[in-house]
Amino acid sequence: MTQQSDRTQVAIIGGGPSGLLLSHILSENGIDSVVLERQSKAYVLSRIRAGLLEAGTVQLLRDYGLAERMDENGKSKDGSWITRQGLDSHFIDTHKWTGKRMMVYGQTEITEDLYDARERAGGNILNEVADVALHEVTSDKPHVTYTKDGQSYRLECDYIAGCDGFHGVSRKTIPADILRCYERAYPFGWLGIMAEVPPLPDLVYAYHERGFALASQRNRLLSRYYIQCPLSDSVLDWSDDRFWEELLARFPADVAAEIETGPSIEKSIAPLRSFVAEPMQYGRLFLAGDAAHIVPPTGAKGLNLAASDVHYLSRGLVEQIKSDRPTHLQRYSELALRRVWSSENFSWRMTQMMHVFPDMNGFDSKIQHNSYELLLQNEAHQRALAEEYVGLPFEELDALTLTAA
Ligand code: FAS
Ligand code: PHB
Repeated sequence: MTQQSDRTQVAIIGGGPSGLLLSHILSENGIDSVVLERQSKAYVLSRIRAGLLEAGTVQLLRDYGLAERMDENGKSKDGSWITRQGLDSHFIDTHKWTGKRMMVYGQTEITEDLYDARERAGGNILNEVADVALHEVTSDKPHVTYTKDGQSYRLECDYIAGCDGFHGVSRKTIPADILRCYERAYPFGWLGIMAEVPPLPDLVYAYHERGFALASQRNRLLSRYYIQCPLSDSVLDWSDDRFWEELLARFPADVAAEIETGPSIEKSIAPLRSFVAEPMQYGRLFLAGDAAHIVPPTGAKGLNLAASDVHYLSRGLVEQIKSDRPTHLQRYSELALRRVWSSENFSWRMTQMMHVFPDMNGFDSKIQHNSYELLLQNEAHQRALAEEYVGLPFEELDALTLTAA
């Protein structure tokens, strides 16, 4: 079978938020890319995942002309509520402490906006490709092979972006003696439902001795709710009635009284994991998003970290390709990992504070209780939580190191 050959400047593996956003930003800077996605467009657009955007992500989407539907249909938020059984609730007031706001706008909508933007720009997104393999990534002539509709292809490129998520092939291309992985798996999952009922005014994160719960939203007629559940559970164990009964039991009575219940239109269980792969670059391969890291959704960081990775990677690629300035690309992994670890740290702390851990002893429980009480009593803790929740700034390499490199 003959192999058809093609060429692009940047081969992007994976057409989720990371891959599509990178392709769009490169295109806006006159750089050609090809996105290789193994699923159909319909399948990618059917995924229900993140819902809360950090201020930095909102600004990035606005900067690149991707925010029209978000600004029309999204909901800007001054903060979110956090509660603990038997104690007062606390409003994480990001606007008061940081002057910034977050945005409720589903990842599904963002992916749709990205597909629309790429198709309007004549972007090259190849869906339903298979057998993607990366070759000669440490040479100055890397290439990618793949099959589509039974035909084999070879894609010559200058750089490869691994945006293919946790289960993709890109991270596995980095040799085991170079790749360092750091992981923590949690002994529970999140059972999430979507229901066409009006949501609460704001997000509410709740700790209860029965387990964690979260009230979130997609728009004024679409609610997203989660409860912590055993990893051994399946959605078949959870009728709508059982879900709502358990959810309402975990919120303070005054919050539960405001929750409108109704039939679920989607129900799924996601395991929770903290994971980081270092380095995020190897030769001319650069990892971005879930391909490089995973966070438990307690801190609403997964999608937002994908956005900051793409911000750093696209800046490095544009400077290298358009101006032959290598510094930001050479130091992409160093810069991206600083923000990754800050988000991992925050997501881990929030998960520790808000979930029932089966193996927790009396001391652990007292520390968990105190962590929440400190929030109620101490403005420094309130400010710190707000700063991390709204999203730390996208960092710059200091001028000294920039000129030194
Ligand atoms: P993605 O996994 O979204 O996209 C990777 C793409 O690569 C996919 O389309 C996949 O089909 C494709 N791919 C994989 N292997 C390939 C191959 N070999 N060849 C070609 N293509 C390949 N984050 C939050 O902030 N809040 C949440 O509530 C939240 N909930 C989540 C629930 C679930 C079940 C999951 C899995 C994640 C959740 N996340 C959440 C995190 C999620 O939003 C990710 O951070 C976000 O999707 C990251 O985007 P990508 O890096 O593009 O990875
Ligand atoms: C969501 O709406 O899916 C969501 C919001 C905030 C989180 C996690 C998930 O921390």
